[in-house]
Amino acid sequence: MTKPVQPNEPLVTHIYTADPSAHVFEGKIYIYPSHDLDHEMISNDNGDQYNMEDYHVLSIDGDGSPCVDHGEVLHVKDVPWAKQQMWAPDAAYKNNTYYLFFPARDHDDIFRIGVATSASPSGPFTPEPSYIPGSYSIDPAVFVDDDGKSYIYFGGLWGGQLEKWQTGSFVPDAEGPSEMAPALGPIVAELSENMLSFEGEPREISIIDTNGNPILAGDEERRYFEGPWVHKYNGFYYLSYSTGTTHNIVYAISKDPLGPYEYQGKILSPVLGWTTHHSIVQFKEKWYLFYHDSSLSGGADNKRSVKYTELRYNDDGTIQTIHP
Ligand code: FUB
Repeated sequence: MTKPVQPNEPLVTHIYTADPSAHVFEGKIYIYPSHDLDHEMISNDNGDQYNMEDYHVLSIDGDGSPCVDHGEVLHVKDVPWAKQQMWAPDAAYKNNTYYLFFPARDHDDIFRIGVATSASPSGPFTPEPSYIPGSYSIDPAVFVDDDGKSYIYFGGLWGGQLEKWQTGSFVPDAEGPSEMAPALGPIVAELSENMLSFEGEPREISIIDTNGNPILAGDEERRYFEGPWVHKYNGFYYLSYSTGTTHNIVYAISKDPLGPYEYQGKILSPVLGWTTHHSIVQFKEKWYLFYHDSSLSGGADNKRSVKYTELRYNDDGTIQTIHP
């Protein structure tokens, strides 16, 4: 593909892509998306329609450059522990190695999170034989802090199975908290030095309002649903995520990567399609939001396209809401 990409246009149109995790590696923006398949699936709250099998890596040089599709970098058939549904991935760089973190259902139909490695940001990636011990649910997002510590954030409701882990083990018919109870937060774990395992137990992140009270499960405009992303701006940690049923991307701020995070507001209004999923990255002097919608497929929830747009901060560190 040689056509320059424009803000709010699909990065590529020859395949469907979703759930973009963008990072600057080797002077370019690399995007690690899900690869939506162009086939018809039964659609349900379990997410069976998102039956992805592999990952491609994309890259752009910046505003107005063409997008390069580096091709398939990992396929489910090459991951011994994974059965199906290669959902939203993320990537990180450390130890002269590129790490691809990805969720999939294991052979017991339980979502787990695996790692694959490469010497290049464009892959191909070689998977570890087993998933990360103690990992569960979906949507891994890895943040490498200035002090070298790495954190993995993950978790998603409904098809992502987060509510089934409230006791610490998998309870297949467990439901989420009642409307007036605190909402479930995303999970965070510190990653080991080699990035292949958790350092200590994963723990739930608390998201609170400006009065210090937890956001409640019934507060669907603000409560956590899936798709966490953490970035740092002016010394503060920004946790952004999808509210799922209300289709917003919102954010909360903390002085500590482990939280608690205080809710701030909306980053992205609802897009065409049920899901919304994003990442935030700085490239040169500007900040960018990568997101997806279903415009290219005419609104098919499971056939999405990755786009980007500029993200702007106000002087007080709050983020201006984007209405794409
Ligand atoms: O792409 C499959 C799932 O849809 C992702 O894991 C969620 O974040 C949602 O975008």
